[in-house]
Amino acid sequence: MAATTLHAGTLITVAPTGAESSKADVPALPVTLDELVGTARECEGIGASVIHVHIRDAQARPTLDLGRLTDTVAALRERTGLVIQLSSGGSVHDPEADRLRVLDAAPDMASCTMGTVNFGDDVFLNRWEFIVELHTRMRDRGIVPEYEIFDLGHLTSLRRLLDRHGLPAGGQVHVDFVMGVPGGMPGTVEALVAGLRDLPEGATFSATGVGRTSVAVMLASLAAGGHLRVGMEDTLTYAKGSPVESNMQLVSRAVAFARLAQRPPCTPGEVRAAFGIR
Ligand code: KMH
Ligand code: ZN
Repeated sequence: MAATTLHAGTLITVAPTGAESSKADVPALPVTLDELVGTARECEGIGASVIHVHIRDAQARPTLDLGRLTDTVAALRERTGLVIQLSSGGSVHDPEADRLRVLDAAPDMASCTMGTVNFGDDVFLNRWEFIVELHTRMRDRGIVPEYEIFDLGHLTSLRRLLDRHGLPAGGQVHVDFVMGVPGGMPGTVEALVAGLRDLPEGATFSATGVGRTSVAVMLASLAAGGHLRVGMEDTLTYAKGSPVESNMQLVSRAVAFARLAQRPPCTPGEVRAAFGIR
């Protein structure tokens, strides 16, 4: 595995949009390219180093349209220095072929969810053969995966994937624990600790607490030496009774916690070096 240089700092990913909330319900959600780039620049300015991207169409509906994705990657490359991670998860309704086609937009990174999970009233389907195809195509194209773990069994699948199909592009295994999804593992210290037991040796990890688990998961991850993902994809309430005003507000809280933990935010350059991103 590549030597990681991230241990002294905190990798902060912003996930600004997601595929689940509507602009009508959440007016502060960035859904146009201009709004996304504006949010990205603000969040980079205060300490985010990676952006996890879902995009919307002209009606603000989730889309995996390749032309839009390609334009989004180009605009983020031109206007920010962030590491660009496209979602290959999309929405629960996206077909596998569209999710694989996301890689044609040539991001630095893409998500790769390590198994099927109940997702509220829906099912987020990730068949084994599909996971293998994503992992293999990413490696062939030099796209670094972030393995998304919604439940503990997904780590067993990750170990099986690496055993059978080898290390990802760049050589560093990086995992994001997505905790607190109704149907997946809870956003608790106990669940994170249980997950760390099965993390592949040498892997780096971040954690995301959905909804009200956001703060507890952030603190637990920092205490365990992990990194952070925050954003309006996962959290729409800042504190009881206070809706989130912007992604910057969430990133700024994550930066403050990281500094208190004496692991200040890493730069995008440090993330590129640690993950072998070309
Ligand atoms: N929107 C969820 C169904 C990912 O980005 O890879 C899947 C998701 C994970 O957000
Ligand atoms: Zn996502």
